[in-house]
Amino acid sequence: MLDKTKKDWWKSAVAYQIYPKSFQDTTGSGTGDLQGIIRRLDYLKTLGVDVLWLSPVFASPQVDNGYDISDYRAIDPMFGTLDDMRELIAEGKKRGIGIMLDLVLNHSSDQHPWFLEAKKSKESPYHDYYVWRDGTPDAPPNDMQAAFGGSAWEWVEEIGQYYFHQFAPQQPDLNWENPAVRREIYDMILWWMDQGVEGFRLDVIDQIAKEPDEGITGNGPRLHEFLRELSANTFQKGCLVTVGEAWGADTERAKLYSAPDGSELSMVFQFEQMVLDQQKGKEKWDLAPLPFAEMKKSYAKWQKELHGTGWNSLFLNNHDLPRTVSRWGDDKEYRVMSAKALATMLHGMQGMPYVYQGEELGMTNIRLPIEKYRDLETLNLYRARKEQGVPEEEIMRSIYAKGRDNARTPMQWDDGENAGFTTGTPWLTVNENYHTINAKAALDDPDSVFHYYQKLIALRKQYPVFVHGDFTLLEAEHPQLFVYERSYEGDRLLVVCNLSGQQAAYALPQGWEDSEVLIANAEGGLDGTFSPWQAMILYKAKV
Ligand code: TEU
Repeated sequence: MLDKTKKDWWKSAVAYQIYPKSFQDTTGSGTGDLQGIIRRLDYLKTLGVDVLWLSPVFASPQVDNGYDISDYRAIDPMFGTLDDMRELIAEGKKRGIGIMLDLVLNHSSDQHPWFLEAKKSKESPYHDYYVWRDGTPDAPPNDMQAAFGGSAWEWVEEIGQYYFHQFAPQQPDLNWENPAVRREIYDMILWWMDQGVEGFRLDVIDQIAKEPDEGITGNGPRLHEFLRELSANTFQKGCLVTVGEAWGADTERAKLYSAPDGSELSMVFQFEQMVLDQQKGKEKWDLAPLPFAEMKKSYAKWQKELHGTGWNSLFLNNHDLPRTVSRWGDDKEYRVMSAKALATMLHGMQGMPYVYQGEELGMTNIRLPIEKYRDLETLNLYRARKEQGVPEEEIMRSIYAKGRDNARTPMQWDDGENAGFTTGTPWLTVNENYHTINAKAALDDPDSVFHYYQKLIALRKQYPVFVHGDFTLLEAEHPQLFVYERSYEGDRLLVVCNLSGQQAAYALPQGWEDSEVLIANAEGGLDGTFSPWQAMILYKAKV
């Protein structure tokens, strides 16, 4: 177990993201719950993870599956009670697993008591908790668009003003310029720290310092000032791991966020690689092939730039992204091989790896008729593109490739009814491939994706070079192979991944032929031929 009294214990940790709604139901309601997570803690312990990031479980009308919080100190009854949360924290601690809560601090639900008061009158002390502008019903302050479509301004007739919402109208943005808002947030975080949580993920944190009159939402001028104040008043009072979601982060900004002095956060999620397979300047739905060399160079840049100056987060999946094995791997013939190859590519790097539920099983995307989708982003997109006259097939192709429900289908535990997720009716369709892709089968199979992840996670704990080593990209232009070296105090790793469905010829660099194979997803390779999706990590100890 990691020594969590050390400030930077998380540098050798591995996190696992749970989407609670889809993880494990214990009541037959069709949605997952906290008791379900407790039931599966031993499974997670077997995998070897140290931190559990839970997507929001706070009280919420669930317009955006909990990313619209109506009470930051209460658990939504759908998931259980505060006592269940306390039990989860305690049971996690027994197993060396800390709980990381997902705080949505950029906006609240429109059902939050603050907002209900705020919209009653301009004189309410809560009015200034949100972002308001004057206007007339037919003329919003400007033409800023919400991330989920439509204007970012919503008219409130009663007080004759517009409020600003970056996401759905039911997610009004909080006004961080108001010190009273900031104080409320600090008190709430301190309260959760008292409950024993070990970390926080901060939703869209790069959006909090907005200047909507200037059209600025991300990376506003006061962003890092706010973060330093937040951190000094809360996180720095304990030994926490914190990660901010920052779509707008480049490496320079990431160095501020994740400065080694701990003045802001431990790290951020950046998305530079995740937007490569879309047409430049367009939306994620506007598909384009992954530019492989560009992807490698982008990872290499982040690895190099943040080495010694910040910290990376490493992820290929989350609740907003499609399943990587379907996206960048091969979810058919080479599903197991490609899932392992992509994992090797990522887990060999420096930073904190995040495994998203089901990734360790090689779970795949899903294709559903439109009426079966539940995600508001997907449904809004469908409606909007229909109105624009985009052909049905093209819209569905985008949704199959990038829709958020790909990641949100229920966790596949076994080959029983509803994959062992629920005895009721699942809130979102279970992927029919659960008969073969499920945790029980994976645990029984020594060659499963699960056991491969288990080994990758264990290697990080065993060899300091995984945690501390520097990074050198090799074969930058090779169209199939992702190859890099890590090195730390004379210890070296060579990571070679064939990320293609074709054989690749590759002679190992001199001196590596007789090295130790720490992990590999197939035999061979050392003779210069890599089979489709073959990957391995080689090790050489200091001489
Ligand atoms: O996502 C941030 C965000 O910018 C999303 O709009 C993201 O771009 C989109 O999901 C990609 O398809 C966070 C949460 O992760 C997401 O689940 C929430 O819906 C969103 O914030 C609003 O809170």
